[in-house]
Amino acid sequence: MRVIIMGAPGAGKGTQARFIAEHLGVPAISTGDIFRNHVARGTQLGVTAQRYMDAGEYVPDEVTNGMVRARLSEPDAAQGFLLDGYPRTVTQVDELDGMLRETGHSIDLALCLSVDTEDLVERLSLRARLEGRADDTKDVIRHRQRLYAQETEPLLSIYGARDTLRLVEGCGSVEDVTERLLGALREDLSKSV
Ligand code: B4P
Repeated sequence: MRVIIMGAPGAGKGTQARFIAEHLGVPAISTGDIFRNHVARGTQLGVTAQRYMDAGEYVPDEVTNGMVRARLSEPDAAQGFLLDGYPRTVTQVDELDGMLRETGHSIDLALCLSVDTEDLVERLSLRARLEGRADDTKDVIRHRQRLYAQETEPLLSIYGARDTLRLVEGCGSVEDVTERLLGALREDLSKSV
């Protein structure tokens, strides 16, 4: 299966992506994690990405798209993948569609976690205290929320119009959310057989 997981910053995409990918037997591919890995290794891509990430801005589409294209062409992604944090802009949707069309595929399911905005800020403020991520300060968190509303929320209508979107309640325990996501997946699989 080729699945994407969406949601505002702090909705639990990264947390859930690992469980869901394991369940599906596909790699979880997080653009945020790939960028952070480049930052940690001090690569040229990492230097570019860090400027944007620290400010809570999206890394430019051309940089992100190239990185995703390279990752999706690796052998472990040939049979399917779970994309976490990509696409985030309409341009990225077009680019992803193009990449998949080249191999005769498309996105099977777009899972979107919805969580109340104040809960999101609280979660990320807690993560800031635990992990010290530069983009988890109060102002940057608020900026990332606004950017999500402007740039990424419009993607919900795109996947909604294709009937691939499943909105899943993201509040409650991590286990409860995983169960809801697996329920959405099961429902979708039962429809397609
Ligand atoms: P990401 O790494 O995707 O950062 P994020 O949006 O904050 O999501 P993350 O996965 O970390 O958090 P999650 O929702 O899992 O991106 C970071 C930056 O990289 C972006 O701002 C951007 O600059 C750049 N970037 C990435 N992709 C890009 C793209 N496609 N285009 C351009 N730029 C891009 O939330 C996790 C937190 O919530 C954790 O602390 C977790 O413990 C907590 N949590 C999870 N589930 C919970 C629950 N049920 N209850 C309580 N807490 C919970």
